[in-house]
Amino acid sequence: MTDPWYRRLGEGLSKTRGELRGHLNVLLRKGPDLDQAFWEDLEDALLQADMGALATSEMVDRLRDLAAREALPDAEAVIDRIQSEIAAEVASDRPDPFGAPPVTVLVVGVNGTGKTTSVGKLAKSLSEAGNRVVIGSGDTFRAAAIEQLRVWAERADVPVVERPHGSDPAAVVFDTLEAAKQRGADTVLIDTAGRLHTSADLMLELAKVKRIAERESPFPVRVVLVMDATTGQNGLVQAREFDRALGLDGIVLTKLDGTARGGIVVAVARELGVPIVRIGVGEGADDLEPFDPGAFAQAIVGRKP
Ligand SMILES: Nc1nc2c(ncn2[C@@H]2O[C@H](COP(=O)(O)OP(=O)(O)O)[C@@H](O)[C@H]2O)c(=O)[nH]1
Ligand SMILES: [Mg+2]
Repeated sequence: MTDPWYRRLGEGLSKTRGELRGHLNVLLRKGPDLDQAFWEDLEDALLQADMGALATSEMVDRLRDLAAREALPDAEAVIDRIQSEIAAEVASDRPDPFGAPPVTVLVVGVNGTGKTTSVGKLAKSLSEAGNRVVIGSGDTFRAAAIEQLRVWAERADVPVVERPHGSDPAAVVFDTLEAAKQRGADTVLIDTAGRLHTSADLMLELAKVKRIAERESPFPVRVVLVMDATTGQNGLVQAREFDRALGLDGIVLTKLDGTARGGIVVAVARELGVPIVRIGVGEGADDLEPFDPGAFAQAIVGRKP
């Protein structure tokens, strides 16, 4: 029996909620006054959760504005409001690349962020939802990656297309799309390498992989970045580089269970403008959750909806 997703979400984000609630409770205990110290402490609490300088200062400015107009009379009201502010900040009106098959999705990101694991989890959940999934083992750079993806494919009960270690990843993409056409698949997920000799080599190779996918895929091609939430602002810098080189359509943010700095979701949404489409809250096959802005905000702030 698996837990409902909101319980897993709540548990996965408990470190962030613990920290943030702790800070906000301290603020509340200091009293209802909205003085300079209150706003500074609030800013610190949001920054420590890794919401980023831009999103934090904008949010605090908005709250101060509301308070000045007497829409938020005291500390309690301000803190209550943070949850809906966060929900609004992390929402995106761009579509979920997994939301409308048929689609071919290239899954990219730096080594160790959780690409292969996320491809496995996505293959399982999408195939359980009724998609006809084929996955491609495009990380031919690391020998272990092929074996690792094979294990996930078995677990998800979906076909995987691979070539030997060292093969051209563009050839894997070609083969995977051939297999998808033959099998009448509607969802193609392609794992890719996260490290080459240099980052410039990696971007060149991924751009080539994308070109081949666009040439061969009968479906729209989307690029989804897997980003490790524990790498914080550093991860944001990498994300910008991938976005510039490839154009990102979505972000899977992994390892939110391992960090108290889950506010990085807010920084990513604000600073990249790329929709967060899934979040990873554990290593298990079911620990990849749909991203629901309201549920996320509630899970980290811990107030009632
Ligand atoms: N705690 C936790 N670990 C994760 C999550 N996603 C991936 N991992 C772990 O991160 C490590 C690297 O994952 P992997 O998929 O091999 O990364 P890749 O190099 O990007 O393909 C593995 O030990 C995974 O189990 C997550 O959401 N939470
Ligand atoms: Mg991998």
